[in-house]
Amino acid sequence: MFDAFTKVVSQADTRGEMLSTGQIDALSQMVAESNKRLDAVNRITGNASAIVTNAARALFDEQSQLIAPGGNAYTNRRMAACLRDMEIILRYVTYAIFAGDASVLDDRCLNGLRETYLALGVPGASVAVGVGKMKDAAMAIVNDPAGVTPGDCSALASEIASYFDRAAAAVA
Ligand code: PEB
Repeated sequence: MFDAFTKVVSQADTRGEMLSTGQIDALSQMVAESNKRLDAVNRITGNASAIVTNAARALFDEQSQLIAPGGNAYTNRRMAACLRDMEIILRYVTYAIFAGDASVLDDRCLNGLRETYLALGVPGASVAVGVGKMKDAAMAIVNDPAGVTPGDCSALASEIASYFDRAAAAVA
């Protein structure tokens, strides 16, 4: 599991090289803008249960076969597993945002998830739709200008979006 710093160190070490000026500049830029990152993580974390529940509701509205008898989220046990899965994925996305690196998301959540879903008969494409809905809600919350110092968060926003996209692509 890497963060943005240990990833750069590890790559430099593999090549037996000193850190480049470009790498140091990029990381110091990340530090300089770290309040934005922490605000984003804080906002998503604080709204996690609403993000999960609303996304699940919207998914089941669109794909009602999932909750009909025979559907993969039918019965309370499977519904609970589904909500739990969405919460797990959102949690690992917040870790990746915090670390500024996708490796924690990859190593501890996404690796093998597609195969797990195949084996269980969980429709991965539907999970991906649910993740997309969590992304939309999270991006709206992150980009809400109310109550934070105004600034350009476009780079951070696209980084955040990329972690959701990565999770969706891993199971679709
Ligand atoms: C992944 N999900 C399920 C299981 C596992 C995961 C390992 C099997 C064990 C269990 O039921 O608990 N666990 C989960 C995860 C990590 C992990 C992400 C990462 C660290 O450890 N069904 C639907 C929806 C979707 C869904 C599309 C969006 O119709 C999910 C929610 N996952 C779902 C369901 C089950 C499941 C298990 C319904 C139960 C399947 C079953 O037992 O038949």
